[in-house]
Amino acid sequence: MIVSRRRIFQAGLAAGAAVAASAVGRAALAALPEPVQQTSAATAAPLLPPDGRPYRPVVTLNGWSLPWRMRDGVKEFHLVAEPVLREMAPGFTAHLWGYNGQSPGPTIEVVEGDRVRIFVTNRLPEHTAVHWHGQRLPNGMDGVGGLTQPTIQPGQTFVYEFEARRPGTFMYHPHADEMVQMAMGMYGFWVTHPKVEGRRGHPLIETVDRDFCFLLGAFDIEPGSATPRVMTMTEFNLWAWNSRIFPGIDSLNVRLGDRVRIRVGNLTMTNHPIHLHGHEFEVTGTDGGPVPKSARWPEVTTDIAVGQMRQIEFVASEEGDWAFHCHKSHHTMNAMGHSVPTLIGVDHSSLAGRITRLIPDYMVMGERGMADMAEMEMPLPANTVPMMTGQGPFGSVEMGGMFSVLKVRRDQPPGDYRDPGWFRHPPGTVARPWQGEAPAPAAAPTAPAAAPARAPYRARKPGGHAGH
Ligand SMILES: [Cu+2]
Repeated sequence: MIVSRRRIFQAGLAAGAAVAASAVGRAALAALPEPVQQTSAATAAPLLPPDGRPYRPVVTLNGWSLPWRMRDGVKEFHLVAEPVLREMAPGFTAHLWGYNGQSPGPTIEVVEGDRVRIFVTNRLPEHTAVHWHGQRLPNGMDGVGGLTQPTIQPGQTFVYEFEARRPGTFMYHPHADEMVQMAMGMYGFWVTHPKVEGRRGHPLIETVDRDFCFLLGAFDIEPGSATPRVMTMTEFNLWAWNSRIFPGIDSLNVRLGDRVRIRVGNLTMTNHPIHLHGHEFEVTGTDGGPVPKSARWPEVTTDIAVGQMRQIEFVASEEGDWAFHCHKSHHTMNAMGHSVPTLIGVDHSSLAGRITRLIPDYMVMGERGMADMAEMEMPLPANTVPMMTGQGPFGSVEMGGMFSVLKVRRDQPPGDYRDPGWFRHPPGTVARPWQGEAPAPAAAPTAPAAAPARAPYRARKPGGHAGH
């Protein structure tokens, strides 16, 4: 039973968001740690460990880390699987399933060698089980419903217990009615910090100044509705980071010269080439553990396959607002973008007139590309977001879905994750319109003498994006 008592359990939030916690009545669940619930989709400040072995906490993009209770040297966490309301972007709230009030669930942070006990209470209308992806643990703690344990029935609480044997970045997700429960947003991150930090450090895990993490997610939510279609296998229309879509994804704010780590897990049903502007990075870890130094190479894009985690690292040595996004262009769009035919170059002025007689306010899209979609004030159904949007300092960014900005600032205080606003470019360093005369195009010397006359170009792509 959730009682109305609320308390603030964490002070000094960088993002300025208050974390509200509601507690289970002690009488009802005497032996269980209070399940802490998060109601905000803002990025919470790093959760500094109040006890146990020290570590440098991560920052979960538009998310938070789960507080624990230390009991007889064991870290006890309480996850509650339940329906949640997730604001995916301002003006758009989805009805998802998640843990402790949010999708994704809270990040769980422990230290290598920690003894961990996780209580999982099921408040869903169907059974579930939690699999601890990538962990070394006793087989019976692996969380595969039917194979290693009976499923957790609605109303039941199960307990998992194991030692966090190796440091790294892991995930947790249901292993019962998996397609439905993951399509509804059930998953979370797990970070096991290395035991040896400080002067000597772990040989393959560097101490970093900023440490971010987020999970890639995909949803199929019809514009104007709020609940994902759960039988969708490939035709998802919303591409999310931590169940947020641009412009709802917070920027990654760092100080010039910071060593930055970003951990990205993929629990969608397709791969995502994650691309960073302005810097090169190395993949320093996978869910299999830290990558040996001799096996690292520089990249600006890393492809993250289904069920993989990739941990990238770089020194933020270039000031500015750097785009950071999935390189599949339809993954940086929101819903509505999928079933529109290509109309570039097609003159449909007469057609539009005829349709308007039948359908008032009919609008033909796309004869000059799709950029108009980001700017026009087209009426949208309630509870949805434009396909491509987001205001930058120079106009619309024309993005959606899996897109954010790495903000590198000289004057960002150490450890401060607050948004510094848009970059102020030094004078003369922004691309600008050419003011001189445009030269006449010169014919290439090898051009054929006379090209055969042909009909004007008409492009029309049949169907949508099948099979991505
Ligand atoms: Cu993608």
